[in-house]
Amino acid sequence: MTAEPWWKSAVVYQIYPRSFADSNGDGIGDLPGIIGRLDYLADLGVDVLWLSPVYPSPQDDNGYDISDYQNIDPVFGTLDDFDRLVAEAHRRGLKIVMDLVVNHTSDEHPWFVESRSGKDNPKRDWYWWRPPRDGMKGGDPGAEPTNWRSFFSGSTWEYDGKTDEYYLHLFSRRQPDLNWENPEVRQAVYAMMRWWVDRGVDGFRMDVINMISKDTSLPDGITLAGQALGDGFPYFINGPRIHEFLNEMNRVVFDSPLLTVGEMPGVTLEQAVEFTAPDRREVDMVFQFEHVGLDQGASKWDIRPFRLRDLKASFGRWQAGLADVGWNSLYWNNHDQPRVVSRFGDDSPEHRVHAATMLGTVLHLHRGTPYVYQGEELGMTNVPFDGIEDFRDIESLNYYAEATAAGEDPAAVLVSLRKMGRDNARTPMQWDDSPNAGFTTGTPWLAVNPNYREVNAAPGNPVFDYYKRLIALRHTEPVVAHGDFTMLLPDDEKVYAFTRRLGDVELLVLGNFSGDTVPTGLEGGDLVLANYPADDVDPIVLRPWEARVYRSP
Ligand code: TEU
Ligand code: CA
Repeated sequence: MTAEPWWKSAVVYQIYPRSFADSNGDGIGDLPGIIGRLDYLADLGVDVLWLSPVYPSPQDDNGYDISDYQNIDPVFGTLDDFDRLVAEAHRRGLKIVMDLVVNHTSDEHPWFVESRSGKDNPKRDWYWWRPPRDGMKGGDPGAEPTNWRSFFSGSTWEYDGKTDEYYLHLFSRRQPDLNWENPEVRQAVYAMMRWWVDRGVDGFRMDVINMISKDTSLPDGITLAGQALGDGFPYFINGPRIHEFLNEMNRVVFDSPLLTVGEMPGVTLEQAVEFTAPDRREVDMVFQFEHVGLDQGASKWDIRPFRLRDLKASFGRWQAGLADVGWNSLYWNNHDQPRVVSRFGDDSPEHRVHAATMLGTVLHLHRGTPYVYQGEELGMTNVPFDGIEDFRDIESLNYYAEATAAGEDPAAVLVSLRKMGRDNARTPMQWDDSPNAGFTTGTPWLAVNPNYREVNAAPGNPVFDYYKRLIALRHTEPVVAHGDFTMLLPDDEKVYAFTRRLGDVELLVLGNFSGDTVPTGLEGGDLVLANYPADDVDPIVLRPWEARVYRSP
């Protein structure tokens, strides 16, 4: 048997730097702030820190719009600070994974500034420039080269009067898409990646990487009744050359044992098998989106009730599909998703701690590499945003403007934003019960969640203490990383149950996704982890939001 890759037994912790720890009182988290909290992260026991983007950026999309790939934004610090962070992290056995955002750049990146300067510029073809639709005047409604809808509302095309052409932007108009068809673009990206690897980073989280290959004929997408804009997904998700590009990147850039995870909205299980099969040399694992779409309808703002059976069916299928070839990533939360304890659990004072720890248990005990998003280990919750003025995220602000202009009831739009908006995850880390939760001595860029006096990282947080034990279990019991997976009770509406097996060792994992007391009929072995006191366990009944892990023999 060949040695298993290190990242199979690792737990990754995602840091959203602007909301993690502010060292200089300007209200924005920074690299020295992270360095100051490394002992906290080492104590939690995670193995890898993934940093959301810290590169120079106009911050139109909080750093996912990069204007210089080989530097650090002054708001976050300097390259010296970064080198210090890598050294201090490595000294504690923590690895550093960078966010790689190469589907698009900022409109202020010198490549794009050159590209837009004229049709003859050598970098013109580094982006997607197209003339207005045949016979139409540039800038007129409907003259866009395709009818695609942007992730951040409106068209994916921005008209540039200077050259009478449009450029493509799947996200904000300040995030023009790079043209990966051009080999110079690809080589420039690979060289930049090498530069970070040589600086000591241990891997990459690749932003919307399954969108870098487009159908170059750029067809219109299907429109729903009454809508002007169409769905371009079939033409830019998993495009014709995606596997070729990722394999090329892998061969050119990766020669040490890194962790690579591709963020892939809309990826299917069948595609994920191809992306993560080791012998194809593309990426180690992908972030898929099936489970975070289960409470959404036609759009993410169309919120539907969540049913546990759907979650089990989805996770169960991914576990089976990647059992022999490839690998799963496991996540509830990141900077784009609402807080899981509010979403699939119960954030009331009565149940929050049990719900948060049960959710962590169920997730981490699946086969795959788990990701913890900052504050998840504290049981941080969604935010009671008052009005639209409390939001900062471009996605939420654009959607609110578009929906209310189209006549939707602002109060109804706010209901969706409060439930699904990305700012729920982006409020500052709650370190203690001092003003602004100990995040900053100044005014935070986004207000802290008012519950910071109860929910924070001061010693004694039961969710934190539980996460430590949960993470430690992966490091002491090989079955957690390497065992196989069998789903039990697929139709039960309240109980999540499964086993893991490696050789003679079996784990039985039970989670109650409800505030009721429920019989399961399942028990077996020694209780190795539980979120209720272990001394008064009724073997076959789960209490509200209870989690148990049994080991046998
Ligand atoms: O997100 C990609 C993505 O498609 C969604 O998760 C997105 O957050 C949005 O909610 C769709 O409705 C990645 C980053 O994680 C996100 O923060 C960036 O805004 C986006 O790419 C563009 O770089
Ligand atoms: Ca700061």
